[in-house]
Amino acid sequence: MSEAALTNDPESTAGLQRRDAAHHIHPFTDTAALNAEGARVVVSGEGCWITDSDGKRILDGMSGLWCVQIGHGRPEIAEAVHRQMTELSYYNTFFKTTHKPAIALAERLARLTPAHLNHVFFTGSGSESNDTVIRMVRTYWDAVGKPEKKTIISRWNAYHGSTIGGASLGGMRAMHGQGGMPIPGIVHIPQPYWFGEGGELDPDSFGTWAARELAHAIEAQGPDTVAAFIAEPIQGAGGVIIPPDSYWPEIKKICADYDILLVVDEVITGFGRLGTWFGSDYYDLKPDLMPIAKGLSSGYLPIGGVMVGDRVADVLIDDTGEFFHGFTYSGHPACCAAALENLRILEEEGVVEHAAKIAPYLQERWRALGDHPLVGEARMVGLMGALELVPSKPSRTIRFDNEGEVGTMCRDFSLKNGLVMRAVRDSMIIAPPLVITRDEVDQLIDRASKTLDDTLDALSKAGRLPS
Ligand code: PXG
Repeated sequence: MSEAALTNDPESTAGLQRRDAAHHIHPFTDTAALNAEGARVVVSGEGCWITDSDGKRILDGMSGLWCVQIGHGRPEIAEAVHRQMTELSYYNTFFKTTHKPAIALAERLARLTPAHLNHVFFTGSGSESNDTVIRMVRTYWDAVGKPEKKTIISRWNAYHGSTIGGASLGGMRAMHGQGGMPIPGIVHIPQPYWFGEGGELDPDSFGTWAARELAHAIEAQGPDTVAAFIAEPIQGAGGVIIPPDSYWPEIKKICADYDILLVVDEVITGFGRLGTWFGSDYYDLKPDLMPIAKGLSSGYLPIGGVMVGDRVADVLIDDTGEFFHGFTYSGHPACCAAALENLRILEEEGVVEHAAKIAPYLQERWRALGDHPLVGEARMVGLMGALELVPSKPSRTIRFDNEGEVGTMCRDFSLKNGLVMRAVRDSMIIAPPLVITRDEVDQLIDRASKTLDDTLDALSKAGRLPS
C-alpha cells in the first residue's frame, strides 16, 4: 500500500492520530501541542510490556500510571469480570442494598490492610476517595462535638487527585491556578524534599525541620481548628520524594500530641509498591483514614475506596446518622470482581513478596546510574525511584534553566529506546509492575542508561552543559 493510502486508512497510526486529535481532549495535556505531534497509540499489553500501533514493544516502566501491579493482560481478571457481568452487571449499594462482590471485597480489604482498618467506603477513583476523606474528617469532628475542627493540612507538591477537593488537598500550584483552588480550610506546608529544598541541612535534620512545620502550622491556625493531616508515604506524582528517616516518626508524634487525624494516601504506595502491602506497613504508620485506588484492581477497572480506622468508623457508624455521601459506582460489582481477582493473584502468587525480593537488585542497579554525569541523585524505595538530572556534578543547587525541558527531552529519548519513564520537572521516574523479572530489570537499566547517554549527547551538542 502507498504511504498516502496508509495515511488515509482510519486504522493506521496516522489515521488514529488524526481521529484522536479531532475529538479527544487528553488529561494533563497541552492538546494543541499534542495534536501537532500526534499521540502514541497503544494497542496491547502483556506483562511488563506494551505494544504501540507501529508494532513497537515498550517496557512499561510506569505500570501504566503507577497501577498495573500484576502486569498487563492477565486473562483471569477478564474472566472474573465476565462471570460477574453475566450474573449481575450493575446494582447500587444505596437504599439498604448490597451484593456479593462488595461484601467479599470489603472483607478482604479489612484482612489485608493494617489491623485497625476494618471498614471501607467504596469510590471509583483516588480523587473521589480524597473528596470522601474531606467529608469524613469534618463529619467525624462534628459528631464528636468539635465542629470548629475543620482545617486539613497537606503539603506543597503533594498529589491527591484532580477533582476540586482532591486538587485542593494536593499542593500543585499549576492546578490551583486553574479554577479557583484551593477551597477554603486547606493549608499547605513544605514537603520533605531534601534534594530540591534541603539547603545546607543534612537529610535527617531537614526531615525533622519539615515535620516540625506541621506543628508550626497547627499553632498558627489554632490547634482547636485543625482536623487532619494528609500525606502520601512517598510522594509519587510530585517526583518520588522519599522523606528522610526522621520525618514520619516526628509527624506521627505531632498528630498524636495535637489530636488530629492522620490520613495516609496510599493510592500509589498501596498493594505492594514498596515491597510491603502498604506504605503504612513500611513506615509503621497508623492512619485514621487511608485512601486507596490504582493497585487495588491493578488498574484493570476503575475502583477506589477509603479504608476507615476503628476510631473514625465507630463514630461514623454509631453517632452520625445518615452520611450524605456516595457515588453511583460505589462498590460496582464488576469493578469489585476485578479487584478481588487482582488481590487473589497478589496473594496466591506471592507478588508482594516477589517485589520485596527483586527490589534490592533493581535499587542497586538504579543507584549505580547515579554515577552518570547527568545524575545528581538516584533514589528508590521498593519499586519506585527517581533520577535527578543536573547540568554538573556534584550539585543539588545548580539546576537546568527552563525547568522541565530536559526532563521532557529525556523522556522522549526513553520512549525511542523502548522504555516508559515519566518526567517530573527534570527528574526521571520509574515504578515498574511488581512482577518484573531480573532479566527485565537488566533491560530497564540498559535502556535508562542509553537514554541518559543520548540526553547528555544532545545537551552537549546544544551547548547546554558547562564546559
Ligand atoms: N492520590 C495519589 C497519591 C495519587 O497518586 C490520586 C490520589 C488520584 O487518583 P485518580 O484515580 O483520581 O487519578 C493519585 C493519582 C502522574 C499521575 O502523572 C499520578 C496520578 C494520576 C495521574 C497522573 O504521576 N496519581
